[in-house]
Amino acid sequence: MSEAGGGRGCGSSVPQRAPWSLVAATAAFCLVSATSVWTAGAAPMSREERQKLGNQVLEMFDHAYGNYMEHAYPADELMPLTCRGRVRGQEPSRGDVDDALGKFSLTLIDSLDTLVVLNKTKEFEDAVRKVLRDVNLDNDVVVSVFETNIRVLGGLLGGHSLAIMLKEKGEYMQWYNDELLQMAKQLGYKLLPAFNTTSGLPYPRINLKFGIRKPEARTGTETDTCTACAGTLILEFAALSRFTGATIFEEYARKALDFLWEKRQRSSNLVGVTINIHTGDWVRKDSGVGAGIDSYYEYLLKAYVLLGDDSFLERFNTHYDAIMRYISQPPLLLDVHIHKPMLNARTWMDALLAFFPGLQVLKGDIRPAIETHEMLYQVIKKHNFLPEAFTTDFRVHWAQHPLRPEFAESTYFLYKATGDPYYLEVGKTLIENLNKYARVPCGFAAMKDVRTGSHEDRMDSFFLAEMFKYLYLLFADKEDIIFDIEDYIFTTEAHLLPLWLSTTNQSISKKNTTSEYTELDDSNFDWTCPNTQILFPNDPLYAQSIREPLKNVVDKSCPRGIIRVEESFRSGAKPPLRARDFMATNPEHLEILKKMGVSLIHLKDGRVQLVQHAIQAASSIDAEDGLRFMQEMIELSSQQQKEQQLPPRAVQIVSHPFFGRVVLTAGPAQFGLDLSKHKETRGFVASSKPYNGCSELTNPEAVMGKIALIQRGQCMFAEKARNIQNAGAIGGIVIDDNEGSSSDTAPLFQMAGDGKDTDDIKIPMLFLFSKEGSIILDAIREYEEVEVLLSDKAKDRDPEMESEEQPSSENDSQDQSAEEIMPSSQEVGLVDQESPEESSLNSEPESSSPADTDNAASVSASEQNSNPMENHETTSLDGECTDLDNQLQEQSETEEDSNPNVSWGKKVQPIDSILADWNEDIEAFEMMEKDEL
Ligand code: DMJ
Repeated sequence: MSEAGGGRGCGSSVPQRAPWSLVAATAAFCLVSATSVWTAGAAPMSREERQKLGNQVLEMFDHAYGNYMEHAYPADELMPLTCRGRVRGQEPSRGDVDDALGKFSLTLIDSLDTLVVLNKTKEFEDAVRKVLRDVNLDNDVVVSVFETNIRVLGGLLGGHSLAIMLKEKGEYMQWYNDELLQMAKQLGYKLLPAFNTTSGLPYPRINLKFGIRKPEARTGTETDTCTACAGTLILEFAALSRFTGATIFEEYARKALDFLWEKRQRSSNLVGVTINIHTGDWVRKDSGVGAGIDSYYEYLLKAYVLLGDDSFLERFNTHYDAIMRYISQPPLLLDVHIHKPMLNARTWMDALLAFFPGLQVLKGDIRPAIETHEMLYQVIKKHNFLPEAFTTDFRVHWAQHPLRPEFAESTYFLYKATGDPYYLEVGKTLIENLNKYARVPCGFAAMKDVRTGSHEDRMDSFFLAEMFKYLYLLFADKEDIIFDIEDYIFTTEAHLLPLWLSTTNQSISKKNTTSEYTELDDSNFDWTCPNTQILFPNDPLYAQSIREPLKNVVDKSCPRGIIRVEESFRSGAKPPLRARDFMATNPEHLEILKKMGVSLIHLKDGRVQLVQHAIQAASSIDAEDGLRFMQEMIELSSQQQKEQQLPPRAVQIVSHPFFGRVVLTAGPAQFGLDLSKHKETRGFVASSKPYNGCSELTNPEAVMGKIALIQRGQCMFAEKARNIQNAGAIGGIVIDDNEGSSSDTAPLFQMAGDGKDTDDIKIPMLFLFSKEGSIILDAIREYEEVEVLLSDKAKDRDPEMESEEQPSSENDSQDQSAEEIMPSSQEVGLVDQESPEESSLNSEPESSSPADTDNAASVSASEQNSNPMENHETTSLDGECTDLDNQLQEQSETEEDSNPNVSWGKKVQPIDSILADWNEDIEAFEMMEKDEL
């Protein structure tokens, strides 16, 4: 372990070609010196307060881990709302997210080294025994190779690394005989068949028992994988090889990395999001630092740190230069196209990129790290958590938040690098928000929608593997941790691998990738430790001075269009046709479409459908333009659909023992009291009789003054509402009769009226899927008296909640008529504004992938509204806000109003202003979920 210690000598500002060990200590060194020189800026946090926060993290971990062990173990994950284990096959499938679950007690394995970091050595010893006794790695389950590697293989190796450290110390783990390592090796061999491709890139999924090829395997037909999926293996695989002496693992991981490097787009030096594992063709040619690519970059730099192989640093630096040139638009990081890197591929960012400032710290590039982190923090302050995706003008694009740790990770590294107590305050806010909004009686629940504060029955294992580790380390002093954290490197799942591995079992021949790209201008950092003189030029207020100009970047943001492209074409070249500018009546546009291989089909109902056949394009460049155009059109179309939806609502259980901690996602009704315009309605619940509410209630005394529970089905929603209203109910919750349905797996919808005038319905009505409904029904069974709050956004969780005055429900009516149910459409298509009921257009989301060059991509557009963006987004080239100023101001006022800390009595939340935020972007969801969790 002495090597890493040696690295501390690299504080000298003399540039030198350093051995790996010096670079390995890069981040650690910055921390130590920067921390000690800190003298001004944000008020320093006392040791006492830091200890208090550290203890709070320990208590929170106990709450999460304790509930997992008590209610879920040996299942893979805890379902914190229903307080039971998530067992794959026993719950409705959530699609690719479930591929992390291999019936191998995932959360326990992922938590192993967290226990040691948090000084819970006894619990660690106990957990290791449980893993050895209970975990089976030979289940007939198809799992993600990437997730299994980072969480399970990484978890076992992290556990092994700390087990041998403890054993050496002589007190704990004296019985340990490399058993975790043996399991890791067994798992490593199970993953190897995935690499049986000509490219050496692994298949994305493997059956733990049957591998890939055998018919029983039920996998092996996939053709694509994400770049991060294929490029995030080297740390775990190399560690496994070096710990065991079995070189094959490191060889396979290196081969996959070599292949990705060869396939980089040679002019931009960027990589795409997904790649064909057989041909090596880029399937998705957009490129960023978030979902689908993130940890590929992380592993190049960390592989250099851990393995000391120069070629990895060269590759990283080459990519980093490209990232800073094209993707970084401080404080934003925006995806671009690999072939046309001046062309933005998206108008939104995803939450996974929040790890990047942390990686920039390791690289030694602090300024952009501070900038991006500050921007992200402001988004968090607005929504309490980082939504899965948010637009360049900081509106919520995809409202979910599965308690991701990336932002905490970057906060930790930035604090270590700058010593600025500001980052401790940031950590404190994260802790407060987790306790206030995500903590439920049985663990911590992911946020289903950061705007409503509603929960999802999900607590991912990475929450324990990463979040608590980074938060604890943020507040800890050296003496609070029983080993030297600087002797280890963090994997992408925050598992700890010892740096001494670099000199162990080095039998892998290093590929000497000489610098083909020598024009990089990062000579300050290439081969040396970052010079703290450069990082913090004698100015303890350095970080603050970078943050200061960004303080209002979120609140005062002008809407950012896709500005850079226009700028890049100012020089004279004609810019490609943008979807938002397209007019179906413009002959020039039609000509361009034809060149791009896009044809227009006029549908009978007046709409037009766009179909792209790449092979019909005039050239491959035109085909690329066509795909980008189609992709943009799909984004516009989903945005337009968003604007036609009602936002989701929240049902919050406020009585004992929930006290507002459990928040369920509910569908709104197009009739009755509109909760977005009025105060919430609060009351005890009572089941109506008959339960379907389709006739006059026989138990009016039971529902009088209460919120009636009614089962879906047999009659119109409006009829149910009238019947419970006549019986004196102050609100109604319709519970789905389709057993097992859940908002986790089914798209939310609005309850429509019955085609008649529904003005007579004055009470609020909400819809819950069966799983969410059964949480209330179970609560009634257990506690009898159950009180709920119906609202558009959860109110602050507060033990005082129960004693609050019950707000009176106000009446309202909405003149709406439609079919019984109007589903929130998932289809992609530009919808005729006049006919919202026609939102299901003949569209093919899958073929919307730009990768699908051989297949037709199609999207429908409204002829009547042939310039779909006319009223939505304008671009200001001179940097001034355009007429969207008002809209944004309205939005920011609305969001301020919706802050749960603001008095609910004063709440005014115009529905129009939040329409744009509603409806998760299905396409984004599908793409991101597919690529990476
Ligand atoms: C973690 O499993 C890893 O950090 C991974 O690289 C990305 N996503 C999750 C957590 O968000």
